[in-house]
Amino acid sequence: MDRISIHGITATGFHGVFDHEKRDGQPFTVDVVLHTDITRAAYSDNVADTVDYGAVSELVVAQIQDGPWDLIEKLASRIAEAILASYPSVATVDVTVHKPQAPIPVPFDDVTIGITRSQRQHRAVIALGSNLGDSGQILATAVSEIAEAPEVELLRTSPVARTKPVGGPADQPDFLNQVLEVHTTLDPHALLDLCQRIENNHHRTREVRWGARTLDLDLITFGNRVIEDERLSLPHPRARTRGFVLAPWSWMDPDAVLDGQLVSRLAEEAADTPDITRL
Ligand code: PH2
Ligand code: MG
Ligand code: MG
Repeated sequence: MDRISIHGITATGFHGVFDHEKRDGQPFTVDVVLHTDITRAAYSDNVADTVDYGAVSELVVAQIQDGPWDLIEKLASRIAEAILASYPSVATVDVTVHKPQAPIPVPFDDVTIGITRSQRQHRAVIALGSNLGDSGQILATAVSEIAEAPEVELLRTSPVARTKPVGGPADQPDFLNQVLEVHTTLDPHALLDLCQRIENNHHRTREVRWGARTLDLDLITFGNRVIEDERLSLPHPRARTRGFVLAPWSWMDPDAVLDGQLVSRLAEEAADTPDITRL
C-alpha cells in the first residue's frame, strides 16, 4: 500500500486531566500516515483521485480544537476515526499525537501516543452471470476487475456453472454463472456502484429485463445487512430460489447460510438446479 504522510500539524487544544490545561490550552502536534492506493492519481494527475493532504490537515486541526478530552489517547482515536470516515479510500491510518508541554514534573522532550486504525472489513457475496459473447473470458475478466479494486479483497471464487436461462425471453443461450466472496471496506451502495461500473466496462445495456446479457453482477449478501431501497435489496430477494446462484455458492462454501437456511439445502430445492453443470 502507498503512503501519504503529514508531519507536525500543530494547533492549540485544551485536552488534559488538569483544570489549568482545560483553561489555558497548549500546543498539540499531530503526524498522520495515510495508507492508500495512489495508482489512479499517479495516472490521472487529478487531485480528485487521491486524498487531498490540505483537507486532511484541516480535519486534524478541527479535532485538536474539539473536545476538550482528558486524554490524548481519546484525541488520537478521534482523529483516526474522522479520517477513516471521511476517506473510504484510506485503508489504514497511523496517528501520532505529541504533547510537548504536557505537565510532566521532570525534564522531557516530548510525550506521544501512536495508534494505527483500519477501515472495518465487510464480507459480501457477489453473483456473476453472462450469456452473450465469450462468457468464460468475460467472467474471468470481471473477477480480476473486482479483485483489483483497492477497497476489495477477493476471498474465494466458485467454480463456473453452465446453467439454463431462468425467466426472460425463451430463445436465450445458456448462461455461465459464478459466485465470489469478498472483503470490502466499501459500503453496500459503493460496492453496487463498483459492480455497475464493471458491468458498463463490458458494454452491458439494460433494455430487456432478464434478457441476454454480456455481464450481470448481483450483490447477494453484505454481512447480515438487510436493505430495501430504490437501488438495492439485500439479501438479494430472488437468490434463495435460484439454483444458478445457490449451486456455485454451495460449491465454494458448503457451510454458507442464507436467511437461516443452508445454501446447499436451498440449492437442492431450487427448480433450475437439475440442469446445472459444474465446469
Ligand atoms: N440471470 C437473470 C435471469 N435468469 N438465468 C440463469 N441461468 N443465469 C442468470 O444469471 C440469470 C438467469 C437475471 O439476472
Ligand atoms: Mg441477475
Ligand atoms: Mg443485475
